[in-house]
Amino acid sequence: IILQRQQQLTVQQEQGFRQLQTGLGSKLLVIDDDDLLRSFLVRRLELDGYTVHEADSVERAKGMLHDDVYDLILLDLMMHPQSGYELFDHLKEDPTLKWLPLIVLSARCDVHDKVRCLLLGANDYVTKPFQYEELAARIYSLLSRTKSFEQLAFRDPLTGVYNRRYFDHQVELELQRIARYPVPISLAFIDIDRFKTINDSYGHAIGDLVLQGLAHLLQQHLRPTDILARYGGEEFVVVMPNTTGEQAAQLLNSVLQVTNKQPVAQYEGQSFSITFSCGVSEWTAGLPTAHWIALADEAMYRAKQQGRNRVLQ
Ligand code: GH3
Ligand code: MG
Ligand code: MG
Ligand code: MG
Repeated sequence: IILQRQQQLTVQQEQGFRQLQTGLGSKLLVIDDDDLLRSFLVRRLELDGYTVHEADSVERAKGMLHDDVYDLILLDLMMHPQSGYELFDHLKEDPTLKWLPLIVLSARCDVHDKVRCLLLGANDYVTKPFQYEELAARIYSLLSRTKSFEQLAFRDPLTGVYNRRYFDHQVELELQRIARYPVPISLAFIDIDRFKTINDSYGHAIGDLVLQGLAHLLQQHLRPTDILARYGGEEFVVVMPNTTGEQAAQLLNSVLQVTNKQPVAQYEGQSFSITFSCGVSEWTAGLPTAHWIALADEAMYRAKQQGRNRVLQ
């Protein structure tokens, strides 16, 4: 029995190790002014399957957090000219960054620093010098918690893209963010053309494959900061920060061209093609969210009336 237990443990440890090595497909930001430690961490984490970006100052990190989406931050406290503490204020003020998982890496082992960081929003505090394996396990633990929670609460199970609940919540946050950093932001409303005939001709299961195929195609054309969500049955919606209405329409048009040239799904040697109709709307100052969505929806409806298979603004 003891031997069996030991064998089981080994299998579990091996599985854990393999999972650790996949990096969960996550993107990490390492912020530390110590060049040597930073490059060691980046290389080591990359070997474990993470995508890792690095910043040597709080100022640089702020810019990167604005331009890209990260799953977790590793933050050094003692840096110049701004200390790691200054990043906490920045994160707290930005609604889209407020809940980003963060682990402090610090040579300060004073209990006051630990308490202060945890109260400011850090999820964990690791003192230097540390064993890489321990840090890796803490990163993995924090990410898998966040990910499984996110999967349950915010993702559409069929397509894996965000659900409407997440979308509604996130749109508000993006608009709050724009009040602080004014940039154009656009919304696209996408509805598959004559989707009912796909279901009627080939069955619901093929319809589901088509939905997955379109979600995948859309995702491939979007930036990490864009938010793609399944809004209803065969309706998708995309929020594109830093994008004008013209640019958004152009992007969706190029996705539409792809659907006109190649099938979105294949099953047992058979190919399934679709087109969609899309409405785009650029946000203007003071426009309430519901009205903004309605404008994109109306443009989509006009696209349907004008013959489908088009993008209108
Ligand atoms: P239109 O070009 O006017 O949009 O025509 P349509 O047939 O796409 O529009 P309609 O709204 O009449 O039909 C949408 C269909 O989408 C009806 C419903 O059966 C199907 N649908 C909704 N959700 C799902 C799903 O999760 N899986 C599948 N396979 N079909 C779905
Ligand atoms: Mg330092
Ligand atoms: Mg519809
Ligand atoms: Mg439709």
